[in-house]
Amino acid sequence: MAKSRTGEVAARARPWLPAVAVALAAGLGAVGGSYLSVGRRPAFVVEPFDRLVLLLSPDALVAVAITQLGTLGHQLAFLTAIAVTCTVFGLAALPGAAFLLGRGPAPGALSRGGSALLGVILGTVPPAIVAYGLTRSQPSTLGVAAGAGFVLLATAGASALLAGERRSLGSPARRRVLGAVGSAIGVSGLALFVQGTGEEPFPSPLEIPEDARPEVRELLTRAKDQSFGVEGLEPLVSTDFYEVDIGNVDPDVDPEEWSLSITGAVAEEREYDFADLEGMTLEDRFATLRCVGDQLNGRQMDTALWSGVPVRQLLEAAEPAGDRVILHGADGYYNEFPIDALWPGLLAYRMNGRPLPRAHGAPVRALVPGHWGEINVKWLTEIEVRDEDTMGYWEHRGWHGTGPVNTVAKLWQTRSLGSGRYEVAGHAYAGTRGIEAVEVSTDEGDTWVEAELSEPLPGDDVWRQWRHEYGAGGWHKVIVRARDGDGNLQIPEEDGPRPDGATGWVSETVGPQ
Ligand SMILES: Nc1nc2c(c(=O)[nH]1)N[C@H]1C(S)=C(S)[C@@H](COP(=O)(O)O)O[C@H]1N2
Ligand SMILES: [Mo]
Repeated sequence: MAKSRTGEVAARARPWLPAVAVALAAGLGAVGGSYLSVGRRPAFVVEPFDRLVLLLSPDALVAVAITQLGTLGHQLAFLTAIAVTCTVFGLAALPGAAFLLGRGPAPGALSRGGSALLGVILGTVPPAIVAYGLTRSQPSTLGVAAGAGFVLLATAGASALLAGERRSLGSPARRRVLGAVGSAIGVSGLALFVQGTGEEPFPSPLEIPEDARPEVRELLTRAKDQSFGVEGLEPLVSTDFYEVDIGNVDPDVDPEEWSLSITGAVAEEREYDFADLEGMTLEDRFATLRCVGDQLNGRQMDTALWSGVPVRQLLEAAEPAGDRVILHGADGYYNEFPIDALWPGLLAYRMNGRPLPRAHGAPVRALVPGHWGEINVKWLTEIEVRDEDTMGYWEHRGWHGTGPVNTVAKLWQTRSLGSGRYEVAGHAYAGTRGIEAVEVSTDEGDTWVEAELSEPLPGDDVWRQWRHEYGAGGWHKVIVRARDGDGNLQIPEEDGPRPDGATGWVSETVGPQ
């Protein structure tokens, strides 16, 4: 008795609560419907909010999220964007939800079916309008309408459907909320089941595509043959390529609609389309990329065989009259650096014998030899020549990652071979300086032995593998360091990635087991 009275009081005090809950569920249904329809593409309704979250996040927070949290920071930002999107669509669906919960016109004015239908329409049309306004995408808008509509239909039907159920399901309002939440979870679950995480798989470069050009086939075969057969060690062409993006939803640029303009301080501004590039001489190049945010022994360092057009051809035609350049990407990313670095660059539109994947900048990305990953702009749309310095995206956020890479030897694989013998191996990269040697110490740095190096691949911006086998008995520390092609030893002073790349020598404790 007392219990139900408290319930009534609560219901009267918060009469809007069930309506708000149903509206939020409709918002989740809308987001799920959009994802079911278009997947993790720019038409997904969360995309604009993801941008907004990024835009509103203080620079310092973005920096902390990237350095301290890594991909977790990204995921938190994405979850925030999803929550914001659900709330916005929930607000749009609120009139319909309120109507269905009996907060609309006096009951009896319409038949039961008619009033349910009106509620569903009231809660579906506004989200659909918002979706179309945000995305201009019909499939995404239809997904939103279907998702929100389904949840509201379930809300309307729940009361009747669950009427025969146990009394614990409670009042009609409660049953409606349960119907709404259940169906929203159902739509989202289905969307996740159908679309997965939306990340496209990275085809293995070890399986050379049937239609690969003979040059590409030869180079990829060579990389395979020259790779050490060390168990668990990545081959010379990465089988998994790291990704670093400012956004959580990659641009989806149709090559037919893509164009690249060369603007700013040039004798003549130019514009190229994809067919123009395809008509130019193709160059195949191995190139390693490493993110300035990569930890000393991290994995944000990879190599691929890229094919594309040397930037030189296009720059010569435009006749730059400035010594700086800004590369712009379709995701709003931009980076600024000395134009001298760009001259030997490549406009890549193929990777490992296949069209450049969307995740890596399709249809065209820049590759700038020997420099940190961040100036290798993906989804490239504009090359803007400047005659004065400005700051790029990451410089505004406290990084200094537009220069040449630091030298590093990674220790990625350690193995006990039994009887006190060990094998250690990894990759070493020093940009265009090249790797001359990798040295290993197993006695706290007193003595150093040169490791075996993989045969160099053609190209002057590509890593090498190293490996070393030795006897050391029990537990001990292994330290590795590289020497670049100019004879410089990798910097020993330890420092984290921010702001201009990690330094120090990688060390691991290795033992029998
Ligand atoms: N348009 C665009 N280009 C970009 C980025 C980005 O977020 N947007 N990230 C940069 C960074 S920080 C790095 S390290 C490399 C990563 O390239 P990958 O994702 O192909 O490995 O791309 C660079 N190019
Ligand atoms: Mo990066």
